[in-house]
Amino acid sequence: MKYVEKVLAEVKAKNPNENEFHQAATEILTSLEPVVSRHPEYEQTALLERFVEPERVILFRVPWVDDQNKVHVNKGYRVQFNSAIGPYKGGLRFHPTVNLSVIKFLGLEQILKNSLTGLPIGGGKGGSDFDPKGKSDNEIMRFCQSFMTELCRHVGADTDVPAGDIGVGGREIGYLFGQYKRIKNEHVGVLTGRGLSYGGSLARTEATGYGLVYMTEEALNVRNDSLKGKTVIVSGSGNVAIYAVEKAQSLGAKVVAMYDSNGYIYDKNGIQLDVIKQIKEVERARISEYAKRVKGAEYHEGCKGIWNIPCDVALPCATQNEVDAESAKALIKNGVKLVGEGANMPTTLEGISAFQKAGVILLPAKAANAGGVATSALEMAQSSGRLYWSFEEVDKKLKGIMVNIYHNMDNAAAEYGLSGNYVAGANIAGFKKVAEAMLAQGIV
Ligand code: NDP
Ligand code: 2IT
Repeated sequence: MKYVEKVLAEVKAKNPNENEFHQAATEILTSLEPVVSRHPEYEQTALLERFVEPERVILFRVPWVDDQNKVHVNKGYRVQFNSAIGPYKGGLRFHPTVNLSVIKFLGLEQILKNSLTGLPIGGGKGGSDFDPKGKSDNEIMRFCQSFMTELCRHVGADTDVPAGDIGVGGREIGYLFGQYKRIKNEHVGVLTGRGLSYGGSLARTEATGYGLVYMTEEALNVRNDSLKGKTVIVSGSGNVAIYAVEKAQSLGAKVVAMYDSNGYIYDKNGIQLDVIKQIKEVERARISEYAKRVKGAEYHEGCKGIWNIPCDVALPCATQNEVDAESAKALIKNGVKLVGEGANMPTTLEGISAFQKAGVILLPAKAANAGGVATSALEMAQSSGRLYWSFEEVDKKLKGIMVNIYHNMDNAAAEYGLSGNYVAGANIAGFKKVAEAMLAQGIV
């Protein structure tokens, strides 16, 4: 049995029922085969076995009291996956579907994503099965304080630096930071995505969505094409989706559809982003509101139908496995040219293979959404230097990083005879640096 197959079989046997983790490990390990076969020292040092086993998994109880004085208990997680190239770095997700498998798949992806940024950050991820929907600000604050009361013993500006993800945005980072500072008496860069008044970086809010579109534009530009005049679908309507729409529109694309977890909107005239921002960022309301406010817009219950809308470019920006084989086939049938993954692992393994067979340009998540964590690393640099860069400065660095990642994964794919296979290219380019650092540091 080949080394990668052996390790993959062990991952499945040793981590039963962790389906999302198995899926990410399968995608990654399978595409690393050509690299691994050139490097026998990986097997001799059990490098892959170490790569798929988190350095540390922290599970904890998060008790909190709601506005009616009822006590609730949620699960808290932090997976400190790999610190070979820098302190653990990765977001916190608050969503009822969070479990160990989800956090481990996100953590594994994060190792390679962070490596691709070219910046010194290792991989980690955390979160809770807490559902922020419908909670008051005070309930959110008490939950975040309880979460950080435990987490603060495990994180630190040079140890592990969490940030946002689904259900964790500026409000939650503020409450988490306040509690960390209160307990530790240290005003340091222990979290990124902080507010601008207390150490945050300009352009971090926009970074993931903007970065996704910078890479999309580069992939089109090298093919003598561009987003100008393209019809685009962006799933989700959270942080990543909103700023992907903003940048795509500024480059002349027409975004016609978005969704939240209840249903999708279709606006053939092009989405009015100010209305979306008002509904989602200010009111925290449902996207169905959009069709009540904008003439000519339609609302449809359920998410899946969005992929039946004809488009040139699809940017899935909500959650894992939102594009399955059936959705991929519908997109292909309608002539999609490029799929850029804003969310983490939004396409199932069957969906990926359908896109690849059809010759659709697929920009994989760990490359395409790396702009968020890259800008987090720029926030860390500003915190350490005790200074601030302008929006233009950060945005320019972000764009440079995204263009660079695109060419690195393109070159890595070509080097192994896999031209155009960016799933393999991103995994290979990200893995090489991590492997080199792990080898240099001995058996740890
Ligand atoms: P937000 O919480 O801001 O937004 C999430 C959006 O996705 C919401 O519109 C939400 O709808 C929707 N959504 C969540 N779960 C589902 C589901 N099961 N079915 C349908 N829609 C769903 O999160 P972000 O925008 O920050 O994150 C989106 C994706 O991008 C995630 O995969 C995340 O891991 C990834 N990502 C985020 C980065 C960041 O910097 N924030 C960086 C890199 C990747 P609803 O409100 O109804 O729940
Ligand atoms: O998936 C991701 O890269 C994020 N949620 C952002 C992580 C970060 O540390 O900025």
